[in-house]
Amino acid sequence: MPGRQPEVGRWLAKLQPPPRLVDWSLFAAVTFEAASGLLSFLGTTPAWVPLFWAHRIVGLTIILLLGFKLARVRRRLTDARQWRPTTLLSVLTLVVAAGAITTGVTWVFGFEPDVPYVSFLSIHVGFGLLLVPLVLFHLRTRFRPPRRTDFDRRRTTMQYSVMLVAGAVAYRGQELLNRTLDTHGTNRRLTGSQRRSGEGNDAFPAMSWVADDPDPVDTGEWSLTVRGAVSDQLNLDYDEFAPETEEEALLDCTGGWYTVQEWGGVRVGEVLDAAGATEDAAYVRFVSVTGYRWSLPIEEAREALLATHVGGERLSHGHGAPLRLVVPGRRGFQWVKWVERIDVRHRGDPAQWIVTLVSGFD
Ligand SMILES: Nc1nc2c(c(=O)[nH]1)N[C@H]1C(S)=C(S)[C@@H](COP(=O)(O)O)O[C@H]1N2
Ligand SMILES: [Mo]
Repeated sequence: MPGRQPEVGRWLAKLQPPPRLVDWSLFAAVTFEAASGLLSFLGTTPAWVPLFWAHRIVGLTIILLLGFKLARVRRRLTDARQWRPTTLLSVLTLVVAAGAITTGVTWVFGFEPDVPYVSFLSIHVGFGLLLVPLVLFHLRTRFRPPRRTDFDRRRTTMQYSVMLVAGAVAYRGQELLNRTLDTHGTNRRLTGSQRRSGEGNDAFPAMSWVADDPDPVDTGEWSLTVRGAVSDQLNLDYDEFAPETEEEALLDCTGGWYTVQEWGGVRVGEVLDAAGATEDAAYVRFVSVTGYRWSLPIEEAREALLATHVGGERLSHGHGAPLRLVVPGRRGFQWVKWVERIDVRHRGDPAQWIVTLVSGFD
Protein backbone atom coordinates (compact mmCIF):
# COMPACT_ATOMS: atom_id res chain seq x y z
CA MET A 1 0.00 0.00 0.00
CA PRO A 2 2.01 2.96 -1.20
CA GLY A 3 1.69 6.14 0.79
CA ARG A 4 0.62 4.34 3.93
CA GLN A 5 3.91 4.49 5.76
CA PRO A 6 4.44 8.28 5.44
CA GLU A 7 0.85 8.77 6.54
CA VAL A 8 1.44 6.95 9.84
CA GLY A 9 4.77 8.74 10.17
CA ARG A 10 3.15 12.15 9.81
CA TRP A 11 0.52 11.20 12.32
CA LEU A 12 3.09 10.04 14.85
CA ALA A 13 5.16 13.16 14.27
CA LYS A 14 2.13 15.27 15.19
CA LEU A 15 1.70 13.26 18.36
CA GLN A 16 5.32 13.68 19.36
CA PRO A 17 6.07 16.38 21.97
CA PRO A 18 9.31 18.40 21.61
CA PRO A 19 12.47 16.49 22.68
CA ARG A 20 12.94 18.25 26.02
CA LEU A 21 9.35 17.60 26.92
CA VAL A 22 9.67 13.91 26.01
CA ASP A 23 12.68 13.60 28.32
CA TRP A 24 11.01 15.32 31.22
CA SER A 25 7.79 13.43 30.67
CA LEU A 26 9.72 10.18 30.85
CA PHE A 27 11.19 11.29 34.14
CA ALA A 28 7.79 12.36 35.47
CA ALA A 29 6.16 9.13 34.31
CA VAL A 30 8.85 6.92 35.83
CA THR A 31 8.64 8.81 39.13
CA PHE A 32 4.88 8.55 39.09
CA GLU A 33 5.10 4.82 38.42
CA ALA A 34 7.50 4.24 41.31
CA ALA A 35 5.39 6.32 43.70
CA SER A 36 2.04 4.86 42.65
CA GLY A 37 3.53 1.36 42.63
CA LEU A 38 4.80 1.71 46.19
CA LEU A 39 1.60 3.37 47.34
CA SER A 40 -0.42 0.54 45.80
CA PHE A 41 1.23 -1.78 48.33
CA LEU A 42 -1.25 -0.35 50.83
CA GLY A 43 -4.29 -0.81 48.61
CA THR A 44 -6.90 -3.47 49.22
CA THR A 45 -10.33 -1.85 48.88
CA PRO A 46 -12.28 -0.49 45.86
CA ALA A 47 -11.30 3.05 46.88
CA TRP A 48 -7.83 2.21 45.54
CA VAL A 49 -8.97 1.22 42.06
CA PRO A 50 -8.13 4.61 40.46
CA LEU A 51 -4.54 4.32 41.67
CA PHE A 52 -4.09 0.90 40.05
CA TRP A 53 -5.62 2.22 36.83
CA ALA A 54 -3.37 5.26 36.81
CA HIS A 55 -0.33 3.02 37.29
CA ARG A 56 -1.33 0.85 34.32
CA ILE A 57 -2.16 3.73 31.98
CA VAL A 58 0.90 5.84 32.73
CA GLY A 59 3.02 2.69 32.47
CA LEU A 60 1.75 2.10 28.94
CA THR A 61 2.35 5.72 27.89
CA ILE A 62 6.01 5.17 28.78
CA ILE A 63 6.17 2.80 25.82
CA LEU A 64 5.09 5.61 23.47
CA LEU A 65 7.41 8.16 25.06
CA LEU A 66 10.31 5.73 24.84
CA GLY A 67 9.48 5.13 21.19
CA PHE A 68 9.69 8.89 20.46
CA LYS A 69 12.90 9.14 22.37
CA LEU A 70 14.53 6.16 20.67
CA ALA A 71 13.53 7.34 17.23
CA ARG A 72 15.30 10.60 18.02
CA VAL A 73 18.54 9.30 19.54
CA ARG A 74 18.78 6.12 17.45
CA ARG A 75 21.92 7.21 15.69
CA ARG A 76 23.71 8.06 18.92
CA LEU A 77 23.40 4.40 19.87
CA THR A 78 24.02 2.69 16.53
CA ASP A 79 26.95 4.86 15.40
CA ALA A 80 30.01 3.90 17.46
CA ARG A 81 31.73 7.20 16.66
CA GLN A 82 29.04 9.02 18.61
CA TRP A 83 29.51 7.00 21.78
CA ARG A 84 30.35 8.86 24.96
CA PRO A 85 31.02 7.43 28.42
CA THR A 86 27.47 8.41 29.34
CA THR A 87 26.12 6.30 26.48
CA LEU A 88 26.66 3.24 28.66
CA LEU A 89 24.43 4.74 31.33
CA SER A 90 21.82 5.49 28.71
CA VAL A 91 21.90 1.91 27.45
CA LEU A 92 21.61 0.59 30.99
CA THR A 93 18.63 2.88 31.61
CA LEU A 94 17.01 1.60 28.44
CA VAL A 95 17.55 -2.03 29.42
CA VAL A 96 16.08 -1.49 32.89
CA ALA A 97 13.11 0.39 31.41
CA ALA A 98 12.52 -2.47 28.97
CA GLY A 99 12.74 -4.87 31.92
CA ALA A 100 10.14 -2.95 33.92
CA ILE A 101 7.80 -2.74 30.94
CA THR A 102 8.07 -6.37 29.85
CA THR A 103 7.65 -7.74 33.37
CA GLY A 104 4.64 -5.47 33.90
CA VAL A 105 3.02 -6.49 30.62
CA THR A 106 3.85 -10.17 31.13
CA TRP A 107 2.27 -9.93 34.54
CA VAL A 108 -1.05 -8.46 33.41
CA PHE A 109 -1.33 -11.24 30.84
CA GLY A 110 -1.27 -13.68 33.71
CA PHE A 111 2.11 -15.29 33.04
CA GLU A 112 4.19 -15.88 36.11
CA PRO A 113 7.50 -17.35 35.02
CA ASP A 114 9.07 -19.30 37.87
CA VAL A 115 12.07 -17.53 39.30
CA PRO A 116 14.01 -18.76 42.31
CA TYR A 117 13.61 -16.99 45.67
CA VAL A 118 11.33 -14.13 44.65
CA SER A 119 7.87 -13.73 43.19
CA PHE A 120 7.82 -12.65 39.55
CA LEU A 121 6.09 -9.40 40.41
CA SER A 122 8.98 -8.45 42.72
CA ILE A 123 11.24 -8.36 39.67
CA HIS A 124 8.95 -5.76 38.15
CA VAL A 125 9.15 -3.78 41.38
CA GLY A 126 12.96 -4.09 41.38
CA PHE A 127 13.31 -2.81 37.80
CA GLY A 128 10.91 0.02 38.55
CA LEU A 129 12.74 1.22 41.64
CA LEU A 130 16.10 1.00 39.87
CA LEU A 131 14.77 3.08 37.02
CA VAL A 132 14.19 6.22 39.11
CA PRO A 133 17.86 6.95 39.97
CA LEU A 134 18.96 5.86 36.48
CA VAL A 135 16.61 8.29 34.76
CA LEU A 136 17.64 10.99 37.22
CA PHE A 137 21.35 10.48 36.42
CA HIS A 138 20.57 10.29 32.74
CA LEU A 139 18.73 13.59 32.92
CA ARG A 140 21.62 15.18 34.81
CA THR A 141 24.18 14.28 32.17
CA ARG A 142 22.18 16.26 29.63
CA PHE A 143 20.27 18.76 31.71
CA ARG A 144 18.03 20.94 29.57
CA PRO A 145 14.88 22.16 31.27
CA PRO A 146 11.84 22.57 29.03
CA ARG A 147 11.30 26.08 27.66
CA ARG A 148 8.14 28.03 27.17
CA THR A 149 8.31 27.35 23.45
CA ASP A 150 8.05 23.62 24.13
CA PHE A 151 4.50 24.16 25.32
CA ASP A 152 1.59 25.00 23.12
CA ARG A 153 -1.65 24.84 24.99
CA ARG A 154 -3.64 23.13 22.26
CA ARG A 155 -0.95 20.91 20.81
CA THR A 156 0.51 19.82 24.16
CA THR A 157 -2.92 19.03 25.59
CA MET A 158 -3.80 17.04 22.48
CA GLN A 159 -0.53 15.10 22.55
CA TYR A 160 -0.77 14.09 26.18
CA SER A 161 -4.48 13.30 26.01
CA VAL A 162 -3.93 11.02 23.05
CA MET A 163 -1.08 9.24 24.85
CA LEU A 164 -3.14 8.68 27.99
CA VAL A 165 -6.17 7.53 26.03
CA ALA A 166 -3.93 5.18 24.03
CA GLY A 167 -2.67 3.77 27.33
CA ALA A 168 -6.20 3.25 28.64
CA VAL A 169 -7.35 1.64 25.39
CA ALA A 170 -4.31 -0.66 25.35
CA TYR A 171 -5.07 -1.76 28.90
CA ARG A 172 -8.76 -2.34 28.13
CA GLY A 173 -7.71 -4.28 25.04
CA GLN A 174 -5.45 -6.46 27.15
CA GLU A 175 -8.32 -7.17 29.55
CA LEU A 176 -10.60 -8.21 26.70
CA LEU A 177 -7.87 -10.33 25.13
CA ASN A 178 -7.24 -12.00 28.47
CA ARG A 179 -10.91 -12.78 28.81
CA THR A 180 -11.17 -14.13 25.27
CA LEU A 181 -8.12 -16.34 25.72
CA ASP A 182 -9.21 -17.16 29.29
CA THR A 183 -5.70 -16.70 30.69
CA HIS A 184 -4.75 -16.66 34.36
CA GLY A 185 -4.74 -12.90 33.98
CA THR A 186 -8.52 -12.86 34.44
CA ASN A 187 -8.33 -14.51 37.81
CA ARG A 188 -7.43 -11.39 39.76
CA ARG A 189 -8.79 -8.91 42.22
CA LEU A 190 -8.57 -5.14 42.05
CA THR A 191 -4.97 -5.12 43.26
CA GLY A 192 -3.99 -7.34 40.34
CA SER A 193 -3.31 -10.26 42.68
CA GLN A 194 -4.15 -13.72 41.39
CA ARG A 195 -6.17 -16.21 43.37
CA ARG A 196 -4.68 -19.21 45.17
CA SER A 197 -7.58 -21.52 45.88
CA GLY A 198 -7.95 -24.33 48.38
CA GLU A 199 -7.95 -24.51 52.14
CA GLY A 200 -5.29 -24.69 54.82
CA ASN A 201 -1.51 -24.40 54.97
CA ASP A 202 -0.77 -25.96 51.60
CA ALA A 203 -3.21 -23.83 49.64
CA PHE A 204 -1.02 -20.71 49.49
CA PRO A 205 2.69 -19.88 49.55
CA ALA A 206 4.64 -19.01 52.68
CA MET A 207 6.12 -15.60 52.01
CA SER A 208 8.69 -13.43 53.64
CA TRP A 209 8.82 -9.76 52.85
CA VAL A 210 12.57 -9.67 52.48
CA ALA A 211 14.84 -11.91 54.52
CA ASP A 212 12.84 -13.22 57.47
CA ASP A 213 13.51 -16.92 57.87
CA PRO A 214 13.53 -17.94 61.55
CA ASP A 215 14.00 -21.47 62.88
CA PRO A 216 10.72 -23.17 63.81
CA VAL A 217 9.42 -21.80 67.10
CA ASP A 218 9.06 -24.37 69.92
CA THR A 219 5.52 -23.85 71.23
CA GLY A 220 6.56 -25.26 74.64
CA GLU A 221 9.15 -22.53 75.11
CA TRP A 222 7.25 -19.79 73.35
CA SER A 223 5.03 -17.28 75.13
CA LEU A 224 3.34 -14.04 74.12
CA THR A 225 4.32 -10.95 76.10
CA VAL A 226 1.84 -8.06 76.28
CA ARG A 227 3.34 -4.87 77.65
CA GLY A 228 3.44 -1.08 77.43
CA ALA A 229 0.36 1.01 78.17
CA VAL A 230 -1.38 -1.76 80.14
CA SER A 231 -2.25 -2.18 83.81
CA ASP A 232 -1.01 -5.81 83.89
CA GLN A 233 1.88 -7.01 81.79
CA LEU A 234 1.01 -10.51 80.53
CA ASN A 235 2.90 -13.62 79.56
CA LEU A 236 0.59 -16.02 77.75
CA ASP A 237 1.47 -19.64 76.96
CA TYR A 238 0.38 -21.45 73.82
CA ASP A 239 -2.32 -23.37 75.76
CA GLU A 240 -4.15 -20.12 76.42
CA PHE A 241 -4.83 -19.71 72.71
CA ALA A 242 -7.74 -22.05 72.00
CA PRO A 243 -8.99 -21.07 68.52
CA GLU A 244 -12.32 -19.81 69.84
CA THR A 245 -12.99 -17.32 67.05
CA GLU A 246 -13.24 -18.39 63.40
CA GLU A 247 -13.14 -15.76 60.71
CA GLU A 248 -12.89 -15.77 56.96
CA ALA A 249 -10.33 -13.25 55.76
CA LEU A 250 -8.55 -12.41 52.55
CA LEU A 251 -4.74 -12.32 52.55
CA ASP A 252 -3.42 -10.25 49.63
CA CYS A 253 0.36 -10.32 49.20
CA THR A 254 2.13 -7.54 47.29
CA GLY A 255 3.98 -10.39 45.57
CA GLY A 256 0.84 -10.73 43.43
CA TRP A 257 -1.43 -13.43 44.88
CA TYR A 258 -4.32 -13.64 47.30
CA THR A 259 -6.18 -16.33 49.18
CA VAL A 260 -9.37 -16.49 51.22
CA GLN A 261 -9.03 -18.67 54.31
CA GLU A 262 -10.86 -19.49 57.50
CA TRP A 263 -8.58 -18.34 60.31
CA GLY A 264 -8.94 -19.61 63.88
CA GLY A 265 -7.67 -17.71 66.90
CA VAL A 266 -8.32 -15.12 69.54
CA ARG A 267 -9.35 -11.48 69.05
CA VAL A 268 -6.66 -8.99 69.91
CA GLY A 269 -9.33 -7.03 71.82
CA GLU A 270 -9.69 -9.87 74.31
CA VAL A 271 -5.99 -9.95 74.97
CA LEU A 272 -5.95 -6.15 75.40
CA ASP A 273 -8.85 -6.35 77.86
CA ALA A 274 -7.08 -9.07 79.83
CA ALA A 275 -3.99 -6.88 80.06
CA GLY A 276 -6.04 -3.77 80.85
CA ALA A 277 -4.98 -1.43 78.05
CA THR A 278 -5.03 2.12 79.42
CA GLU A 279 -7.46 4.82 78.28
CA ASP A 280 -4.83 6.80 76.43
CA ALA A 281 -3.42 3.84 74.49
CA ALA A 282 -3.58 4.64 70.76
CA TYR A 283 -1.59 2.01 68.86
CA VAL A 284 -0.82 -1.66 69.18
CA ARG A 285 2.47 -2.98 67.86
CA PHE A 286 2.94 -6.65 66.94
CA VAL A 287 6.51 -7.88 67.09
CA SER A 288 7.84 -11.10 65.54
CA VAL A 289 10.60 -13.32 66.91
CA THR A 290 12.66 -11.94 64.01
CA GLY A 291 12.12 -8.31 65.02
CA TYR A 292 9.73 -7.73 62.09
CA ARG A 293 6.88 -5.60 63.38
CA TRP A 294 3.78 -3.61 62.49
CA SER A 295 1.46 -1.25 64.38
CA LEU A 296 -2.26 -0.69 64.05
CA PRO A 297 -4.53 1.97 65.53
CA ILE A 298 -5.99 0.40 68.64
CA GLU A 299 -9.60 0.29 67.40
CA GLU A 300 -8.56 -1.61 64.29
CA ALA A 301 -6.18 -3.79 66.30
CA ARG A 302 -9.01 -4.88 68.61
CA GLU A 303 -10.83 -6.44 65.65
CA ALA A 304 -7.74 -8.24 64.35
CA LEU A 305 -7.11 -11.89 65.10
CA LEU A 306 -4.16 -13.64 66.69
CA ALA A 307 -4.41 -16.84 64.69
CA THR A 308 -3.17 -20.29 65.60
CA HIS A 309 -5.13 -22.09 62.87
CA VAL A 310 -5.87 -21.83 59.17
CA GLY A 311 -8.51 -23.86 57.33
CA GLY A 312 -9.02 -25.97 60.46
CA GLU A 313 -5.33 -26.93 60.63
CA ARG A 314 -2.70 -25.76 63.07
CA LEU A 315 -0.61 -23.07 61.40
CA SER A 316 2.54 -24.45 59.82
CA HIS A 317 5.89 -22.90 60.64
CA GLY A 318 6.04 -21.15 57.26
CA HIS A 319 2.72 -19.44 57.87
CA GLY A 320 3.81 -18.08 61.25
CA ALA A 321 3.26 -20.74 63.94
CA PRO A 322 2.61 -20.59 66.79
CA LEU A 323 0.82 -17.25 66.37
CA ARG A 324 0.28 -14.79 63.52
CA LEU A 325 -1.66 -11.62 63.01
CA VAL A 326 -4.71 -11.63 60.71
CA VAL A 327 -5.88 -8.12 59.73
CA PRO A 328 -8.69 -8.14 57.18
CA GLY A 329 -8.44 -5.09 54.92
CA ARG A 330 -4.66 -4.76 55.18
CA ARG A 331 -2.08 -6.03 52.70
CA GLY A 332 -0.25 -9.25 53.59
CA PHE A 333 3.01 -7.65 54.69
CA GLN A 334 1.20 -6.24 57.73
CA TRP A 335 0.04 -9.70 58.88
CA VAL A 336 3.01 -10.25 61.20
CA LYS A 337 4.04 -13.91 61.58
CA TRP A 338 5.68 -15.63 64.58
CA VAL A 339 4.35 -12.94 66.93
CA GLU A 340 5.98 -13.05 70.37
CA ARG A 341 5.27 -9.58 71.75
CA ILE A 342 2.53 -6.99 71.75
CA ASP A 343 3.41 -3.42 72.70
CA VAL A 344 0.51 -1.16 73.60
CA ARG A 345 1.62 2.37 72.75
CA HIS A 346 0.69 6.02 72.68
CA ARG A 347 1.95 6.65 69.19
CA GLY A 348 2.61 4.97 65.87
CA ASP A 349 5.93 3.58 64.74
CA PRO A 350 7.37 5.14 61.56
CA ALA A 351 10.54 3.03 61.91
CA GLN A 352 8.47 -0.07 61.11
CA TRP A 353 8.82 0.82 57.41
CA ILE A 354 12.57 0.32 57.63
CA VAL A 355 12.47 -2.57 60.10
CA THR A 356 10.26 -4.71 57.84
CA LEU A 357 12.80 -4.28 55.05
CA VAL A 358 15.88 -5.20 57.04
CA SER A 359 14.65 -7.69 59.66
CA GLY A 360 16.15 -11.12 59.09
CA PHE A 361 19.49 -9.76 57.81
CA ASP A 362 22.10 -10.48 60.49
N1 LIG B 1 7.69 -11.91 60.73
C1 LIG B 1 7.26 -11.77 59.45
N2 LIG B 1 5.96 -11.71 59.19
C2 LIG B 1 5.51 -11.60 57.90
C3 LIG B 1 6.44 -11.53 56.83
C4 LIG B 1 7.82 -11.59 57.14
O1 LIG B 1 8.68 -11.53 56.26
N3 LIG B 1 8.19 -11.72 58.45
N4 LIG B 1 5.98 -11.42 55.55
C5 LIG B 1 4.67 -10.82 55.37
C6 LIG B 1 4.17 -10.95 54.01
S1 LIG B 1 4.95 -10.03 52.83
C7 LIG B 1 3.04 -11.63 53.71
S2 LIG B 1 2.32 -11.56 52.19
C8 LIG B 1 2.43 -12.54 54.68
C9 LIG B 1 2.39 -13.89 54.04
O2 LIG B 1 1.84 -14.83 54.89
P1 LIG B 1 2.04 -16.36 54.55
O3 LIG B 1 3.51 -16.63 54.55
O4 LIG B 1 1.29 -17.09 55.57
O5 LIG B 1 1.49 -16.58 53.16
O6 LIG B 1 3.14 -12.57 55.91
C10 LIG B 1 3.64 -11.34 56.35
N5 LIG B 1 4.20 -11.53 57.66
MO1 LIG C 1 3.76 -10.25 50.91
